Amino acid sequence: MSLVRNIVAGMVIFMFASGLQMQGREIQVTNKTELGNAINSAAPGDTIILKDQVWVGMVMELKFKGTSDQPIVLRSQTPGGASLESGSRLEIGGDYIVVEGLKFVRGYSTSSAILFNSGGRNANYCRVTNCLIDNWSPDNVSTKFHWVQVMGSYNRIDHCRFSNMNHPGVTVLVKAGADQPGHHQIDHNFFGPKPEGEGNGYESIKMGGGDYSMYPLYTLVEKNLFYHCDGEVELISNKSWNNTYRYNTFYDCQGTLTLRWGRECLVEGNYFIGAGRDNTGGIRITDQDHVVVNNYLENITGTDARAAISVMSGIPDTEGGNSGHGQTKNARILHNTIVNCRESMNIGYFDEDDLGDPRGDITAPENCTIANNIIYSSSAPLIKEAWAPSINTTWLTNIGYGASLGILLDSGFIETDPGLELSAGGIMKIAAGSPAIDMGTILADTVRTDFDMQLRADGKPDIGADEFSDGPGENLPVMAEDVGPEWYTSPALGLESHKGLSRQEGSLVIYPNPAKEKFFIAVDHMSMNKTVYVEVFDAFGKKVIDKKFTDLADNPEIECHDLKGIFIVRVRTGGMAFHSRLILY
Ligand SMILES: [Ca+2]
Ligand SMILES: [Ca+2]
Ligand SMILES: [Ca+2]
Repeated sequence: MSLVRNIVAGMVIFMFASGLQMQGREIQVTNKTELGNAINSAAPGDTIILKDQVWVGMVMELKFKGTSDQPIVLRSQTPGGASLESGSRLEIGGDYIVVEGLKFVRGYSTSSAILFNSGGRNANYCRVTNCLIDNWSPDNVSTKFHWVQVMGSYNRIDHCRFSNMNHPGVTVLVKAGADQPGHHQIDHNFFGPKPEGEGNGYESIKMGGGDYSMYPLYTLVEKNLFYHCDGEVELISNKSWNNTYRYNTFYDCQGTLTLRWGRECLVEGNYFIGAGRDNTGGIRITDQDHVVVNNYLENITGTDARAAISVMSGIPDTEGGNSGHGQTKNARILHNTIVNCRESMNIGYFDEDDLGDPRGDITAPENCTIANNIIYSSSAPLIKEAWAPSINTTWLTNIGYGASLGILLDSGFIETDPGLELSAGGIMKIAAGSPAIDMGTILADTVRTDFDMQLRADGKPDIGADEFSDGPGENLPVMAEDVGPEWYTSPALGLESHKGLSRQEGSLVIYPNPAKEKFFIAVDHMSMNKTVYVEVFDAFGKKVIDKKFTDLADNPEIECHDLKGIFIVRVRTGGMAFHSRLILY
């Protein structure tokens, strides 16, 4: 026996020595002691596997280094199987560490659930993927802590879900400063719902901070889905330099993407889609040298700081801070499409608190360029100059239509119907023959692509977020299935109506759409004898039709003679709600 054992042991040693060790070890752990031993002995290439079970009070301090070829992995036995509960938390203080498939549920820890630092050592080149943090909320909902804190450099958070945070604190806080090189990436995550908090400090993402807002962070926030992020006016608070926010979808959020402090940030190709609630927000700009390009904003119902695009007045000659707003300078607001928003553009809104700021008077936005945008709304004025006239603004070939402009301009606006039509993804795009085609100004910092990543190749830019083409767009709104975790099945969110014009089987069907004078509904997967409520909301959240049916088997007809425009239809039955967009003409 002992001979056999020695031979087997020898074979194992040989296998490790002969190059197979490049695979690393797989170390299954079932309790804290085994996990501690695995962490202490972990070598590049190893995978530590947390057994699928409930783990309570697990403080996991990952202090080791993998390599770019051989990261050290900590993962759940099956994705989402290891359940980290009350008092558990994860610290990542090392290089090339991957954490995969964990969930933090049914409990909380008043330190961050995930901290990219352990024992004073920051994380670099680490990744948290396919993880869930849900309702990680304290018994006392006034207790403040941040769920995730990102520190160090080149870390990535992707395909995760952060939902139901109901206490003060940032969901994902990215630290800036002299010891924080940044270059992080936050992509394909789901954020929300996050209910409204009591005042400030309920951001979904905060990038930097007041004391560190003159530092660059070079961080990319891409292709995330933000859903009902209502914590406060800033669902993203940017307080550092050189960050990029692109190709995200903000669905029915009462917070805004706020460039609060910091400079030279890019907001590109995002969808902001309101779905019928009051006070939904768009993009808010303060401080200097930001570019806001190719964004699509629809049915945003907020005003002032929550206007579809709000360009703030502020305190001149400031360099960051924890209070007050920096004067907006040199913003470039280019090629955005703003459809059916209550306040399409607010130039110069200010925060009353700034008036009492000891650092000085506030000043309207200065040296901004607003070019090649489409603004289409029946809500006047299309442009609201809220405080004092903006200073030295360059207006170039914007299309405004549907309501009065609100400001006096000799040029810079074309008053014509931009010829939008409902397209794939439920998005309003310019149709063939649109006057927006080829009519944009060629800008010095040429915008090379449009919002669906199509090259603006003809040298004659189309006005708005879209460069017209017959082909399908590539950048449709982000859907629940586009973001993580892969093992998690998201409940219906209402975004399904943005998948396209052909509704999937098993969802709400409205026909015809667009419709004139009447439409029909069918909800083909429900039992047909339940009571069903059908409500129609206009772009500003006002209910214009309210019907009740006890039987949908006959696909009842709903009359809508006097209604024109884009509407949201909500169908409720048995505690479930479905939303769909409806165009009436
Ligand atoms: Ca805030
Ligand atoms: Ca063109
Ligand atoms: Ca296009």
